[in-house]
Amino acid sequence: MIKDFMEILEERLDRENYRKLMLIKNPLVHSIIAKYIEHCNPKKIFISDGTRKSLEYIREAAIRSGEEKKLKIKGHTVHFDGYYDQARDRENTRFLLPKGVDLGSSIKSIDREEGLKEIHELMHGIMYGHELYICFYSLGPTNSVFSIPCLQLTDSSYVAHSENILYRQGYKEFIERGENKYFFRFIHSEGRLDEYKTSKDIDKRRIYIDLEEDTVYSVNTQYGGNTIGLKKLAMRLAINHAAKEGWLTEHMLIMGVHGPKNRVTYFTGAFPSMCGKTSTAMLDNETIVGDDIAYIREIDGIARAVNVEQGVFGIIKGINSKDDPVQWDVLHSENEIIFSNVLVSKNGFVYWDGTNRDIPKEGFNHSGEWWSGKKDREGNEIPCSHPNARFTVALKAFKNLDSELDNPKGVEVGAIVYGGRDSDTWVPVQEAFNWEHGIIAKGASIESERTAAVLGREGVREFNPMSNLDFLSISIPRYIEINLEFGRKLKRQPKIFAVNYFIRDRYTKKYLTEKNDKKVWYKWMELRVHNDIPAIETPTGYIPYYEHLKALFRKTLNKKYSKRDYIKQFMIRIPENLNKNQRIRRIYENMKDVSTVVFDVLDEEKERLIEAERRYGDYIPPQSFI
Ligand code: SPV
Ligand code: MN
Repeated sequence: MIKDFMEILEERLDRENYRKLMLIKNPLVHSIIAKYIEHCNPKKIFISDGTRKSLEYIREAAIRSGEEKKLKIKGHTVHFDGYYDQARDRENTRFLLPKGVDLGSSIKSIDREEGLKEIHELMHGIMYGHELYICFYSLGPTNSVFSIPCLQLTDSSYVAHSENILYRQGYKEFIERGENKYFFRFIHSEGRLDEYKTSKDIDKRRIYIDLEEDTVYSVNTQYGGNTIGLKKLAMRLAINHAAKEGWLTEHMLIMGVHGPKNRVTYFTGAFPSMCGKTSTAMLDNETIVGDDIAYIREIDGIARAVNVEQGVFGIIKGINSKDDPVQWDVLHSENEIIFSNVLVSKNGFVYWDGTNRDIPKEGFNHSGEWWSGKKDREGNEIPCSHPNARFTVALKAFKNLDSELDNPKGVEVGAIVYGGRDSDTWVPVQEAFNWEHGIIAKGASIESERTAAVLGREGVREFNPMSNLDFLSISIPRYIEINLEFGRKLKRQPKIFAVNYFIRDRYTKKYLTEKNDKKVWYKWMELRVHNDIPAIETPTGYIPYYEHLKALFRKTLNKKYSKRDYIKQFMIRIPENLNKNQRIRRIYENMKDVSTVVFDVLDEEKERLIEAERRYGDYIPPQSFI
């Protein structure tokens, strides 16, 4: 006999947890929970009502279960993911698509029926011996047109703990919304664990996304990008909803850039993973709203953005006291922080690569016991921390937190910035001619050299429109069309800029800019948003005058900025730009239903580049355009 879902809940939940769940009067919530309790068969079940007591329970559970260990500084813990489970798994992340639905070849999918069958077989009894944590959250501020309620089921105390740090609690939201069927669902199991409490069966790691039921299944993995439902898993569901409803879900930071006379201009910025998004959002002279995911809606003709999250799951490699004082302070004070895949010394302190500190010769890291020079199975030397090692902390820990984080209406977007890891083509900062040029020749033309944030070979140049490719649940042409359309609805369009923090010298291959130079680029863009200063028109966009940058370098960094550096950095590299133009055009030629505007904008840019080449040659110093 098939049991009624209420019977299952009565049988499997203890009195207190049953009471907490029943305050949410939503049969759909109850039936989903009952279904997966029955199917995954956990030993114990905890319902989180988002109170301090519940948060405390989960925090302690992470220590009890061994998924996190306490460190020397109060509030700090460390978590390890398996050696081969250190990044997002693109290969095994798939959309479950009903027959006849095609999202294009760049988006991985599997037949829905087949995928559901496979994932449910993998999940059968998978939580045996584990505790199941059932949590309620809100993506975006609560009581807002932006908010999306979420239900998370996970048997990983680390995942539940991370979400408690990163997201707004939504238990009350669920109570208030009653029988509402619109909420995202995430069912996660870490599967069997090894002696280090890391997922053992990673050959059976799967992340399957079901757009039909707003559900993501994730099994046999712990790495945050594969498991933290509200992060990249929710993003794929949200992009699908946004497309239908005419708003945007973007892989973007949100920051307040502080201009003259206390003016604050909000910027959103899209960068592929590990390309400076968090460090930009954290600039110590500006204020942070968010560092990873933004929802943007048109409200009364204005583009407004909210941070979907309230915490940071940031890359730790390279954070040092000189370049990143704000993050450095947070990481060394008594905050609730989960460090992941860093080195832990015998006395309980953490270390990572890319600081100006000495690193101990031995300790514990994602490979187990670690010593300097240790090699892995493939004979590669194991660094002290994984390049994708991270820290998880609430935004409220940062002294440069912007006051608008929880504004249910979001902030007005004054500018949108696109950037990638590009060693040879784009100048450090440039402004698009208009919305269409920005969306197409900047956002939809991002290429980035691959980093350790995804599994696979680093350094390969990859096409990544709006840095959102990994998360698109609609076809690329449709996504671009939606972006174009979004701008057309606005009575005040944000300006669009492109930045490149990674441009190198053509001969020496050395980086041409320093990490903190970006502070200046943002001050320049802020002035441009308000048309406070003129700029130089080049074939690829408007670039700064030397004098303006010189003054801003002096004011912002107290640094002398030489004309020589300026010329090298802002030299328009015609051959590289033409090659890029051709690469991008080819990519779009091979897609179905691409708007003709895409080709028009690319062709116009090509014409401008050819004309400039004819007049000035291949490598054109900026002053030639004055
Ligand atoms: C990214 O890789 O873009 C991240 C971390 O923000 S993850 O959660 O893995 O997506
Ligand atoms: Mn990200």
